[in-house]
Amino acid sequence: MIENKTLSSEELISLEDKHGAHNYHPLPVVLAKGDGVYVWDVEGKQYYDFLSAYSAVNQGHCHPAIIGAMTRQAETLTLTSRAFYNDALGPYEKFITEYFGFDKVLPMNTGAEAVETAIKICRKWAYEKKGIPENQAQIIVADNNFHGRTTTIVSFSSDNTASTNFGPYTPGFINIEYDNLDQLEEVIKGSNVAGFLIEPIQGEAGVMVPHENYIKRAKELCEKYNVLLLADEIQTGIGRTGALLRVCGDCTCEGHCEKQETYTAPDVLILGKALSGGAYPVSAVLANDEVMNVIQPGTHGSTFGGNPVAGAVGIAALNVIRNEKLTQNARRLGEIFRDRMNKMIEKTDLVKLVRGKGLLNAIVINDSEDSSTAWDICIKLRDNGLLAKPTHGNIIRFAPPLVMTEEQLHDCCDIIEKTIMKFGK
Ligand code: IF1
Repeated sequence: MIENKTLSSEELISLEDKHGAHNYHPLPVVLAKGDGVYVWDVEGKQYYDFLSAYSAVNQGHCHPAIIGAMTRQAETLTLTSRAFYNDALGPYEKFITEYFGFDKVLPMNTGAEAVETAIKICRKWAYEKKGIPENQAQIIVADNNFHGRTTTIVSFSSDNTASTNFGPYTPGFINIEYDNLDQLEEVIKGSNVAGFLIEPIQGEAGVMVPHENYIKRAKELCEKYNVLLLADEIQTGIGRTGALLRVCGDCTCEGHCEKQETYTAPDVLILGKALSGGAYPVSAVLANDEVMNVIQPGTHGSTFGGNPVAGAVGIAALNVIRNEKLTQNARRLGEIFRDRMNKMIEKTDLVKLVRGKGLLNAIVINDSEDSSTAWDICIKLRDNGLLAKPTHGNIIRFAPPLVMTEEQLHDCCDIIEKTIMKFGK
């Protein structure tokens, strides 16, 4: 028996190295505890978490309301499968559909599964409602997208590391440039186009924020050509960008409001990550009846999707967002963060720019994409008590839990500024 508490960080890293598949290259820090915006390593050192498990832990680590709901449900009933009804699913489905303003939800577990589900719904709709000839449906996707890791999803990834040697690839996808409406209009006219799958801000690509109204105009094109808009809000949704969803534009109400003129309704909304506050894998696909009703018994499902624990956790996690006004907090703190970073950028050549919305931000380091500078800065940030992860070599993503206070944020900006100003000296 391995007694975890007696092992050092170094020993735990070597265990993973020896016994785990090498599909990750983690920052060398071994975490043992989390609470709110903080995590602690096995030696007891405290850090600010500036990744939030890739925006899953928006509500903060181990939020008592979420953990309470989860443990109560876990002690009562965990899994029935969908062969039977369970008493947590219906209330959750009513809650989440009202929360986001759709007729129906299809519950799944991981983000990639939810994206797969959206693709399946879109294709079935194309054949049964739009009248596209069998096996001809095409879905438009953007270059530099990140939608997950399944064989179909990596088929349309432009990241070679994600796709190389995983072929043969699933056909039926057309890649266009992100944030390019002319290209979208050119291809969306095709009679076999069924959907447009898009991240309203591209996370993995380095927090690429499109021009204002990009999604709104894209939706107009979708409507014009009878094509479904599939919004992947797995990373951008649920308060992260200072709006409940990024398709809400800059509206900061704490629930769904169709009246807001900034809102663009996707035909299919894809959620994951923060839907559980990081406590449990919970994902969901939402759509109105005319689209969702193409799904009939036997056409799709999952052993764990819609399980009682997921339902209880989902309601609790969404209530935390609303009750604690985390969307508004993300928006306010995001402005302070970018302001502080811009002031820092005036004083150093090491950082080129900061971009983002709400608390989904990135700084671009003034070095080549294949340099190790961003990684080295993240190591120094770790030493100074703040955890962040580089993406694409020269970009560092900053995405703390949304429960952060203004005072804590300033403390974090001090750490980042101190680390950057001292770097290489
Ligand atoms: C990893 C990135 C973030 C996502 C969007 C679907 C999924 C994701 C927009 C799939 C997942 C994660 C997965 C994570 C790295 C990460 C990530 F750097 F790759 F881009 F968050 F920034 N759509 N994103 O961002 O969801 O199946 O993972 O639940 O380790 O691969 P999943």
